[in-house]
Amino acid sequence: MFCYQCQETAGNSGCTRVGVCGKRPSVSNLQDLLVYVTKGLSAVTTRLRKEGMPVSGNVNHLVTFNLFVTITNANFDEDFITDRIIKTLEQTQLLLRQLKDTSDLPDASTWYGAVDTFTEKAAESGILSSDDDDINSLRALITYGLKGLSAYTKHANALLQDSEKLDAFIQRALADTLDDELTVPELVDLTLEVGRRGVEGMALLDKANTDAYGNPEITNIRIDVGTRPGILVSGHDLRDLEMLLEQSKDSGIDIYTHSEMLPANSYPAFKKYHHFYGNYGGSWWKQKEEFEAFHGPILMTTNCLVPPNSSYQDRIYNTGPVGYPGCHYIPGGIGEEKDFSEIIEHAKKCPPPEQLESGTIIGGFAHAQVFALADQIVDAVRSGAIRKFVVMAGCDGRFNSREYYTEFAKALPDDTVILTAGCAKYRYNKLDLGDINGIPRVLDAGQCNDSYSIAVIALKLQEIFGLDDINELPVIYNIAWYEQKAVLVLLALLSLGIKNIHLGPTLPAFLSLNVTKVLVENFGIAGITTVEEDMNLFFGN
Ligand code: FS2
Ligand code: SF4
Repeated sequence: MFCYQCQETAGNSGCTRVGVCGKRPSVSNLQDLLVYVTKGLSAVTTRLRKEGMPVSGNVNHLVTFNLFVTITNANFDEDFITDRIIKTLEQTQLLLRQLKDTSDLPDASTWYGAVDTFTEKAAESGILSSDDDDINSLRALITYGLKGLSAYTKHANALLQDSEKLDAFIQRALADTLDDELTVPELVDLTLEVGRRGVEGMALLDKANTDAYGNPEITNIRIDVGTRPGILVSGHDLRDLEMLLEQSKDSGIDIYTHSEMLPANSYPAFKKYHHFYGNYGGSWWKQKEEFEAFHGPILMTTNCLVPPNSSYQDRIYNTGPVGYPGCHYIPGGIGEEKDFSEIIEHAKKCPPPEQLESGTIIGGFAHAQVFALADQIVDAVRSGAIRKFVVMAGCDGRFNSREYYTEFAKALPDDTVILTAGCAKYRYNKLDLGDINGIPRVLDAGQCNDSYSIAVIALKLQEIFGLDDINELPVIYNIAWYEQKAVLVLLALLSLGIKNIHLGPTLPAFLSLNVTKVLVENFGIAGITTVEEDMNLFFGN
């Protein structure tokens, strides 16, 4: 196996024996093959489009779902991934027959093999496909960005919003990563295009979420527990949550969010469910202790799943792209009503959750809510009460190096406001950082995809203050990354012209020296150092 797609990759270089995430070599190799044959299918669909033939929504969804399955901490199940490879090969064979011109297609499109050949084929399908480090680096950057984009479009698709334009782009870009003719400058351009399409993908998802569930609004979210048994819902899929809330509303149980599902508490449409209790616990990597203490079943709608302890494995119910051998799986495709009766019945037999915390945390500061407060915020900036905004969006992770973000948040001057999104927030969202003239010092826009909201807010502030360049705003970007959705968010921010983003806790292992140089010279990308040095850099203290 060789995998270097996430921030926790072994030695900040690559996992080769087993994933730090718990991914076994056999699973990693099958994921490589799944990505490879998905690229092959994409080369065929791209040519079909060129020949004027339509590509069905089902094929588009197959591509994005496959990529989502291979995102860090989504799927550890060999059988699940094998099944996806078979489906993809069959689909490719079907579409090949529709092509007029089948000459010069890549091996990934024409290869077809039985299950017992998958292991051998996987060994030659890894991400390091070229002898050139920079080509490999850019192909990886593009592929990982596309994984993030696929995750976001898949969520929009679940709410019946599709974009053929985005799907066509994803497939064309996947096919381009197989093209040995593409040069480094061409791949750099494609990388930037992934970022531009990333903005469109996040906008599509934002529209899907807000059309379906309303605009998030300021909400005090309970973090204590009730007296009834509960189901804990994790991941990012709001449609799954909605179906579960509806099916469980008269069952005598409560529904709690975990990790990235926390922002669901701020959507108006979910507030009508009186058994939607609040949030339980912190970010994804704390799940072993928190799932143990929750006592009830857990629904994983997307990553991040940590390989579960046997003591609670039977309480894990996966759905969508998530898989782990020995856990329950709830099926259901786009537009289908999933049947959550088994997990609801399971919950009824469980004791209520053990209380970990008490009180509330505040959420709901997506773009519409922040725009509603625009006058107050602009006044605070004009009067000097707010000196700077600090964007601390992104991911959390299990390593101690991420204590930096807690200490950084604590050390920020009192006249700064943190704009956050994604699970990175758990490093500081329970600190008592106070407010500035009634504006909380941590404004949580939502899930990682709601980094879109932060970009929209920045663009609005640029307009209000009449600035020519978005980089003239009093905004610092100190972003934490972990998995591939954060890669997409980063590329999206770069495509909006945002410069001098600090990325940590380490820069991606898949960036070659020359690709890093391009990012530094053109966008001012930098890493992080110590809290003291970075405070000095940002504030000259
Ligand atoms: Fe956090 Fe994990 Fe949100 Fe990532 S819960 S690192 O999936 O996409 O973020
Ligand atoms: Fe390693 Fe991350 Fe890949 Fe898991 S996803 S195998 S931790 S690089």
